[in-house]
Amino acid sequence: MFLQPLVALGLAAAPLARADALGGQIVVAGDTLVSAMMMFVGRSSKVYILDKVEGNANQINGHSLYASVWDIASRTAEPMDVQTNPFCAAGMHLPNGSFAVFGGNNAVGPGGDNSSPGSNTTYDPTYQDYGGTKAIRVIDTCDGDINSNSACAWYDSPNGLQMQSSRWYPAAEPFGNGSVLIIGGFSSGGYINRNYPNGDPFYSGGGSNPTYEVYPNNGVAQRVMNFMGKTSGLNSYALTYLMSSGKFFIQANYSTILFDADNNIETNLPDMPNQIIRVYPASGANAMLPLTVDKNYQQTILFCGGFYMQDGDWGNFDSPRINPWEQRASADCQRMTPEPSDGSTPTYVQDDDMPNPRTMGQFILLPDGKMLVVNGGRNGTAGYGTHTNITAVGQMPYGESYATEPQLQPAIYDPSATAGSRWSQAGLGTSTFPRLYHSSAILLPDGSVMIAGSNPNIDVNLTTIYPTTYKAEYFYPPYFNATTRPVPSGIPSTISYGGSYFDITVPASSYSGSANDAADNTKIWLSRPGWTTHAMNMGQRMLQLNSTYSVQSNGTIVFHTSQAPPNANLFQPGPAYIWVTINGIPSNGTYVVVGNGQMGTQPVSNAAQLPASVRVDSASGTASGGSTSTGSSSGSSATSSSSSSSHTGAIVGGVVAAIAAVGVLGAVFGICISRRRRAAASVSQSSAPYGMADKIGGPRGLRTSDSSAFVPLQQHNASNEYYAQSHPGVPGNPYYAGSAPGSPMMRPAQGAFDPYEGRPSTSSNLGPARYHN
Ligand SMILES: *[C@@H]1O[C@H](CO)[C@@H](O)[C@H](O)[C@H]1NC(C)=O
Ligand SMILES: *[C@@H]1O[C@H](CO)[C@@H](O)[C@H](O)[C@H]1NC(C)=O
Ligand SMILES: *[C@@H]1O[C@H](CO)[C@@H](O)[C@H](O)[C@H]1NC(C)=O
Ligand SMILES: *[C@@H]1O[C@H](CO)[C@@H](O)[C@H](O)[C@H]1NC(C)=O
Ligand SMILES: *[C@@H]1O[C@H](CO)[C@@H](O)[C@H](O)[C@H]1NC(C)=O
Ligand SMILES: *[C@@H]1O[C@H](CO)[C@@H](O)[C@H](O)[C@H]1NC(C)=O
Ligand SMILES: *[C@@H]1O[C@H](CO)[C@@H](O)[C@H](O)[C@H]1NC(C)=O
Ligand SMILES: *[C@@H]1O[C@H](CO)[C@@H](O)[C@H](O)[C@H]1NC(C)=O
Ligand SMILES: *[C@@H]1O[C@H](CO)[C@@H](O)[C@H](O)[C@H]1NC(C)=O
Ligand SMILES: *[C@@H]1O[C@H](CO)[C@@H](O)[C@H](O)[C@H]1NC(C)=O
Ligand SMILES: *[C@@H]1O[C@H](CO)[C@@H](O)[C@H](O)[C@H]1NC(C)=O
Ligand SMILES: [Cu+2]
Repeated sequence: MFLQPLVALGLAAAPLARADALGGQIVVAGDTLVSAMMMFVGRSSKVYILDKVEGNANQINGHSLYASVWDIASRTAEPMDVQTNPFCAAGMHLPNGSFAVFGGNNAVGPGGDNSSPGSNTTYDPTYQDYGGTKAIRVIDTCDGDINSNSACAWYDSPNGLQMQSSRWYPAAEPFGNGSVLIIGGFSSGGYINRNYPNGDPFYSGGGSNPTYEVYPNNGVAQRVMNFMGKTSGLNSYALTYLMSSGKFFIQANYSTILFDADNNIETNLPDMPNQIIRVYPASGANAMLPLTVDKNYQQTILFCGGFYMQDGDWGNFDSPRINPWEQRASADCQRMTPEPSDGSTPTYVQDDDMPNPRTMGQFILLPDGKMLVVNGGRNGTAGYGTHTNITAVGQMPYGESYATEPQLQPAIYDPSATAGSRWSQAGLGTSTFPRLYHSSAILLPDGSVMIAGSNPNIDVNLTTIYPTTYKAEYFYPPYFNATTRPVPSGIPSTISYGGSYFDITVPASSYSGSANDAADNTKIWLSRPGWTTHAMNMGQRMLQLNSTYSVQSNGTIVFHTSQAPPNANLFQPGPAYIWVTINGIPSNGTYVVVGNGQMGTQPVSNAAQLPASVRVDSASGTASGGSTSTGSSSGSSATSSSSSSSHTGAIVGGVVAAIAAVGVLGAVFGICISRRRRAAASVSQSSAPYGMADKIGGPRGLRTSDSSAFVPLQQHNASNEYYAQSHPGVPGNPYYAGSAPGSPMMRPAQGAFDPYEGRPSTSSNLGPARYHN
């Protein structure tokens, strides 16, 4: 209504509708209550957020808040309670849609250590957190009102479900049966996973964990992995992808292997060219390219950015030997197809450079088949500290950050474009906030991307150059400029491996132009946004479902859609979203569960033959205003070419996006008023009525009865240099969660139980009843 004056002033020469075109924009979305170090999407409406334990002013149950749940539509967060410190954990979906979170840090208090009175590595009385280095936390995700439903709370118990050893910055990736491979990590932490000189590359005097284990515990003791010794200091959060063979592709330091986890056999693959490091703390973006029908689901891993420095300069647990922020990150991209279907030898293949150097960039697989890279900086690495080996305490130029020059503008990579033209930043906006260390990003079910976090600080600091950040943003990919998004119906709630096809119906109102063309230029995607932390989306994966179509004379198109391919290694069981993408414009994602919903070997059938496609030349879509084209938004490389006379077989046309329409997306997103259904005031210092006390591993008030949970810790001298340098009174290494580093925390085995197996526990602090009956 307030537009009239503008029109009167003649400012309307440009179409007014453009003000509503969200494509490419990054808008501030709201307050996440905790700094979003870790995030994952639960079902259709929520994002679960975890933070490290620190002095967050927001409180729950009388202590600082470390977890929240974000409502995507209302753009507000509510507090959730966790007990153990999830700082730099790993996480993964489970076959039934639940998520598990593995490891983390010891208990910490102010200063990120145990220097305050009464604090130790298993409990800190100020922040009231328990050690989480071996913890396994589980949550059954919910839509609806989370905090009034105890079934939606975190299961997290200091003496409950545990891994076999302490893991901070471990890798996690599921097998095809839904069990999760958990690899390596620090035992007690640091900048990188070694001492220097590196006399003990496997264990680093107790600071490194070179083993792997499986969740749920299958009775097999953790085993040492040779690769962990070979990659030594640069092997935490190892980049791990399950291959179709059942082996894991693993990249760390500049080494690469295929790993047979059952038999602990490693097959060497070529080294990363030029020894550019992609793993933490270089933190290059990495992802498996979308798996497509036309490539017969061949798996290719892409790495972009990261950081190079000479071996000695990486330093040790304590800090780097150079100032990383004084050096540019890498813009280099390399692809590898680890198991080529033609039997050729796998090699790294040079790909187009990113438009900018980037450390801590992360890839988000978008439902138009492209890949967003977002967050990070031009200079430096992940990690933070009070100093480096050559910069003294008090002299750090960017607070505690080891990175600088935030890279505020994302870029989009098109895997199907020809080499030389894969990257674009056209029309992409910029973040309002630097997103450096401990940032995160994840695809939401409406096809936008939530960006949050950034906290390169030992404890909360709201005044430093790169502060603790609570503000989330939504990035709207170029397809948000489309006037119409497809509205498919008939998507099932579960997807099997092979078996009979199903029909997805798309009405004529979902597209414009020729129905045959729209049908040819449709892809049906199954995608999983993953569990994000540290510039990774663990478990992120995207796969095209095979399809044919029947065009009807009224313009309705029925897509005959295959189930997932009959190999669970291509897309492991668990939660996912189905998208129907027409002419490069995706529908919303529909939540589905892939597989039978259970841990274990998944039922597999042969894929049913799809009916031949049926075309109707006269049929067309009725979407209004969709015929104008910007030509700039969604790329324009591929064309459809599946017009063979028979029209049998799969739709293999590329994404044709030339008709990406300009215009108002509509009231849906146009009026984005952040309506807080629950005021932020619901987080208060008071005894908020969340009823959480009986949800999280037992009442907080009963903690004194937990003392039996504490076992004596073996202290290890994890960093020779840390001790050697001895800065009295200064928390020299922010990562050490103790006045002395260390603690593999060898707990007696009977302390562990698996909530999924219903085993009785010796613990009196069990969490929700569903986990232990
Ligand atoms: C990376 O791996 C190489 C080869 O094993 C090793 O010599 C080097 O020390 C490692 N770098 C770091 C920082 O650990
Ligand atoms: C980033 O690195 C470049 C290349 O080394 C350097 O010239 C520049 O000064 C650095 N930026 C900052 C802010 O230090
Ligand atoms: C820098 O590294 C050297 C060699 O290991 C070590 O002796 C020294 O204590 C370190 N200095 C600082 C400030 O970390
Ligand atoms: C925040 O960072 C600034 C600059 O690095 C520092 O001077 C200040 O002491 C820090 N504040 C807190 C609360 O740590
Ligand atoms: C997509 O999801 C959003 C958010 O839930 C909703 O507002 C919108 O109507 C949906 N759009 C379509 C085309 O289904
Ligand atoms: C389009 O035609 C099909 C087949 O005749 C019919 O089933 C469907 O209801 C029609 N759709 C609309 C929106 O009229
Ligand atoms: C899944 O497979 C892995 C590898 O063979 C095995 O270790 C694990 O126990 C299996 N999980 C289940 C639930 O069968
Ligand atoms: C896709 O479906 C067609 C028709 O059933 C079949 O011929 C083709 O092999 C399938 N492609 C893949 C990759 O499954
Ligand atoms: C979306 O449309 C607006 C208005 O035409 C335009 O300014 C913007 O660049 C478009 N976004 C993209 C990514 O092309
Ligand atoms: C840590 O402190 C708690 C009390 O706050 C105590 O019960 C426990 O024994 C201590 N653990 C160690 C290892 O000192
Ligand atoms: C998820 O699966 C496990 C069994 O693997 C079960 O214990 C748990 O209750 C399930 N959660 C939901 C929400 O069904
Ligand atoms: Cu971290």
